[in-house]
Amino acid sequence: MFEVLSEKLGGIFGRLSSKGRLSERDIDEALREVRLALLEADVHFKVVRDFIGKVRERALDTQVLESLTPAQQVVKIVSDELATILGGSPSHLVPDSHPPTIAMLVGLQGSGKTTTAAKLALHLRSSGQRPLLVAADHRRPAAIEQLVTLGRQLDIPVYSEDTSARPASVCLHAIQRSKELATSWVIIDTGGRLHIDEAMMKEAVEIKKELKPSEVLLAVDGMTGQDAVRAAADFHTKVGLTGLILTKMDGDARGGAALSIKAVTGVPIKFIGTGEKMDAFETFHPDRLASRILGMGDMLTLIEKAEKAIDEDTARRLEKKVRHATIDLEDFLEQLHEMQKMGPLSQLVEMIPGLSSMARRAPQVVDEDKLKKTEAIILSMTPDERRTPDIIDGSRRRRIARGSGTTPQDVNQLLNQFRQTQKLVKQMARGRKSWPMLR
Ligand SMILES: Nc1nc2c(ncn2[C@@H]2O[C@H](COP(=O)(O)OP(=O)(O)OP(=O)(O)O)[C@@H](O)[C@H]2O)c(=O)[nH]1
Ligand SMILES: [Mg+2]
Repeated sequence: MFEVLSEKLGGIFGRLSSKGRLSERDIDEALREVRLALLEADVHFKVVRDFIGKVRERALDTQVLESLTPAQQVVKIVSDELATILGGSPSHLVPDSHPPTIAMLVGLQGSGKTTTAAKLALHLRSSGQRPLLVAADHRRPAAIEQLVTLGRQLDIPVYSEDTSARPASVCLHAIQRSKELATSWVIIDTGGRLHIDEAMMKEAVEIKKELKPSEVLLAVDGMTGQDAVRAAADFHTKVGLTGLILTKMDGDARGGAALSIKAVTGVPIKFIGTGEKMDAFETFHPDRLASRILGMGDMLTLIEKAEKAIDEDTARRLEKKVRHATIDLEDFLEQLHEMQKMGPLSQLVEMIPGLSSMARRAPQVVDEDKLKKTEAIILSMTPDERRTPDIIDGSRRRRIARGSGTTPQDVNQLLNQFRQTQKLVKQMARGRKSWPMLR
């Protein structure tokens, strides 16, 4: 689900994270790419426009730009706004105060109504309800048989009549049966057509009028992108919907339907279908889907960890040093400690979207043994050496290597690395003030 979009966004924010301080231009550049990625995923252009506008406004806030982790804050904003367009908080089924609660499934042909009716019945039964399924699709003779078979498989009762009966009256009879069986839910499967037409709408409206269902749920094929959105808008205007169920979300759905449909129709997504099997059915959680799309399930945890681990004083003192470009090996060591407080590096890197693949390509980034070695080397230096590494000559280098159980080459390598950092800090001091390792 959403792999392509997810990968693209991961790449965009990965690049953003590698920038450290962010300017308005950096943000606009990233948002331009996000916009393209969303449009390519077939998200409705108006939804994209509003979304980008909101993210931009929030991201350009000075509190975000001047925070220790600007890129992560931007990702958090994107995630929040994605969750908002997906509907905000989960939207649940509303049971009738006088059972049985009636839920009616409508949708175009092949959108997954019959499968979804059965899945929904199973879902309700798992939460302690007693459902009755109703076969009110009289367009295809096989439709009744399909539902009866599913009911038998799941051991859930199915009410059906001859195809000559009027669907609305079948439903009324089904309510009677529900009372006899004392079921708490009645789930009605209706007939679909290839295209929205008057006859189909009339039938749905008729059933709705006679039964007054608490829930009118539209099964929409998640793979059909903007077509699904148009169909949903039409159904909502003509029949009136209480919720959407996006089916076939296990396929190569680009995500456009899911990401636009709530914003365009105003109808909440209540469930998603993720496979042909009866248990491939989930309550829809906008925030979780947003995190999933951004590949950042743990990103929020990471931000919290970073905020906790880096104590503000240290951060401020380091910022000052960086601004004056006076960092030394003691700061370097302190920085290592701060990073260690955040937990195993490999685990942290895994949490950052786009970085997990980078970590594989550049193993030295997460080499904890190397970190320990670095620490040992710095600890074997005298305070003078740490403050002025330039005084470290051949004999000092050999002594430090012996003291830390490393080789003079290791010491050299560290000094080179430090000099690079120092150079970077000097560059940053000219225009930026955040500490390189805290990016
Ligand atoms: N992969 C996948 N397939 C699904 C899902 N939901 C339904 N299908 C399949 O989609 C096809 C159509 O599903 P139905 O439930 O028969 O659709 P319908 O809307 O009742 O179709 P009509 O009654 O002909 O209008 C079947 O082959 C289902 O197995 C899903 O979430 N994932
Ligand atoms: Mg059907």
